[in-house]
Amino acid sequence: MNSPKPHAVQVIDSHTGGEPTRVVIGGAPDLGGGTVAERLKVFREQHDRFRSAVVNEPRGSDVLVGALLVPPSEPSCVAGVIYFNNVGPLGMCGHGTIGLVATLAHLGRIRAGAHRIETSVGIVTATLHDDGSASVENVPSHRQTKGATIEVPGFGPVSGDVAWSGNWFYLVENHGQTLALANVEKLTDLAWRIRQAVNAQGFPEVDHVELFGPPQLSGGHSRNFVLCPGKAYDRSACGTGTSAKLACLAADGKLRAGERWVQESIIGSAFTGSYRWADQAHGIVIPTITGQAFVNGEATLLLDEQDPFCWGIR
Ligand code: PYC
Repeated sequence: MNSPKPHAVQVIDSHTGGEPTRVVIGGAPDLGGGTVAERLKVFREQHDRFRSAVVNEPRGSDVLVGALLVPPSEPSCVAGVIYFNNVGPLGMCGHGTIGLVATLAHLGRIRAGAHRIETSVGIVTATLHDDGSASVENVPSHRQTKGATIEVPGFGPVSGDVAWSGNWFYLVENHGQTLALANVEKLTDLAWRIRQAVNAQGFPEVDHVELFGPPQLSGGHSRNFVLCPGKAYDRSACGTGTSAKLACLAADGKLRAGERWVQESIIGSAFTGSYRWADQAHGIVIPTITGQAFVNGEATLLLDEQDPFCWGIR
């Protein structure tokens, strides 16, 4: 019997502070022309099974973030990218952009210096440094609401800020939990219940929940636990999560423009962040986060329609 040849998809894997990124460099569906935001719509509406095939089990896991490399519509950009995870597309992804930069350098497509990248939520500028680390100047970010109090069933009232930084975050300081890996199941359960309560009580747009605690690294300013939309926690300090934190610190006058902020993750990796004002009167900042990614795999995924789990376990 002659079976059709499986469809081949070329990917490069990396991790940034422990959080994995899988960049799709070949074999992706044709999304047509237009801006990256327009092509994201086509990707979401017509190719969701491709997303699932790339990042979900049995080829991936809930933690994996995909980055589909597409030609930019903006000629000044070196690349366009659509980010996605186990449940759908993501707006921006900070650790993913650092992973993308390491991947483009690994492929010999970029050298050290500044490179503009078109995402579905705007253009970001990523600078590859000589030591292999990268800084990402994110999209304009702001705090939308300060101290939104919500009632979390089985836990009680929680107060947090709502902020945009390429994704929507609810940022909580006073949760009473220990931010340690040993406590991850409890943190996941609490953050998930917080997210459901936040969504139900007036903030349907929030898809990431960020809990903060004291730093453990020397030179660190804060440790975080970030729960992503598909219920996986971010192993890195979350680039957009750190950006959201910077927007809140700026709004509170707790961090000056240009001042460094070292944000640790729950596994002890870190991003260094700072911001500049885009529009001080309206509290809009341009955050920059710096970290390092390591390429740790080159692979060809095979999509065999005969395989009952060809399109991932969803
Ligand atoms: O680094 O921005 C980030 C991110 C978002 C989701 C996972 N990582």
